[in-house]
Amino acid sequence: MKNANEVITLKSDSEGPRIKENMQDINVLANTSILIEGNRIAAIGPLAQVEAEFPYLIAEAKVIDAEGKVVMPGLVDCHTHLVHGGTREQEFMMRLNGATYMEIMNAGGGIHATTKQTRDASFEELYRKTSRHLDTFLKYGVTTVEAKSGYGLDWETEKKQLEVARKLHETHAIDIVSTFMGAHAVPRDYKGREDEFVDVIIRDMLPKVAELHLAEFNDVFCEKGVFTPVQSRRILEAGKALGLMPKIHADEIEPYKGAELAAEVGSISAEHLLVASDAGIRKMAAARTIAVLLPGTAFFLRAPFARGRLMIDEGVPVAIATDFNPGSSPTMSLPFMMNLACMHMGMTLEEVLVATTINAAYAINRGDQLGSLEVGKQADVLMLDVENYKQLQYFYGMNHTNTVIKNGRVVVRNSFLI
Ligand code: IZC
Ligand code: ZN
Repeated sequence: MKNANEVITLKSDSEGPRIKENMQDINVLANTSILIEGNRIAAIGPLAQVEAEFPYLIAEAKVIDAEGKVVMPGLVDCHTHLVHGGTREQEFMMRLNGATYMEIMNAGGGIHATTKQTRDASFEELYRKTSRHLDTFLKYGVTTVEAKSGYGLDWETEKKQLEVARKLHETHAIDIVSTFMGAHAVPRDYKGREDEFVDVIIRDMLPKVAELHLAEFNDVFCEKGVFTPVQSRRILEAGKALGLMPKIHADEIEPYKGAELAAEVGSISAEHLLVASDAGIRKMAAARTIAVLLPGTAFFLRAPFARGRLMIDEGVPVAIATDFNPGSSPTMSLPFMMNLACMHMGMTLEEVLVATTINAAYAINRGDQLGSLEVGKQADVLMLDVENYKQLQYFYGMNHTNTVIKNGRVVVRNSFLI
């Protein structure tokens, strides 16, 4: 790939997820070419230098001309509820008329409605629906997606969701990284017996997830009226003992000391954090817990945005994701999330790129393989129809993705899937 106006490598001297001023450091290069061999990046540098170093590879290489365009790593969407049955536009209409997310859920809608539709859907139906969603993600430049279960709330359906994700990881160009989220809601028939359902997750579900290698992470919706911090801690500690890394939906709707809990249990990330406390943010900074911020959810629920600026200034590594789900964030556009983060969370043009590439990769424990253009890393590369990276947020609400290379293979060309 040669002639790009700018190559944004996201390479940095600092180790681990980027924090503070390192989140400004996106490493913009001119006169830079990229040589891919198989599914890995073999060289990055001035064309003459790459040609001199790899004459045999260059002789056989297929050339992509990036003239006038920007090149950067594939986007990593590190928080989605990817596999689910149905849609919830009815609920959206109710919210536009004043109903709240929690009212709808407590009346049996919300997550419970999607749970019913997911239980009722066959493996094949879920597979086909999710595959179409992944096609859309890819067209928007997303090359890796984290996918949470949690619309089964019974073992059979949780397993079905995780197996759909696993099969799509194998068959679709996009890589999928799975999270078990049996603790997404308390099933209706466990109302008043919440601790019993926590026992079911800990005793019956988590050991099977670990044994069948169905997920790498274990997530819980720690929220007033869903799972308490005490219940959440039990679930996360139990997963940890089985090798499942903790993640947590924290402080999304009401402050509940979820950020604090994330830091205390050594969670890789805490997600949402719309109403996280100052003390919680400081604790996350000290523990290097990654904040996965989901500005689409604040936008779509008309809720206050997470305090991204403050978190970065306090030293929390920040990532941004779509939260793609049928209730609070039915979007597959990670580029629009970047627009929102700039406009409503006080983040800079550079920080939002770090937050959707290298920091997002670290949030799913893939920082060593994905999220930056570096020799040896997986060849997930985007070519964008803008003259410079600043135009990505300036021309907002648009999809600038022209070409997507996933694992060394061209999968989107001239904005079409191939
Ligand atoms: O289906 O409403 N917040 N989980 C926690 C969600 C939103 C997804 C949903
Ligand atoms: Zn979520």
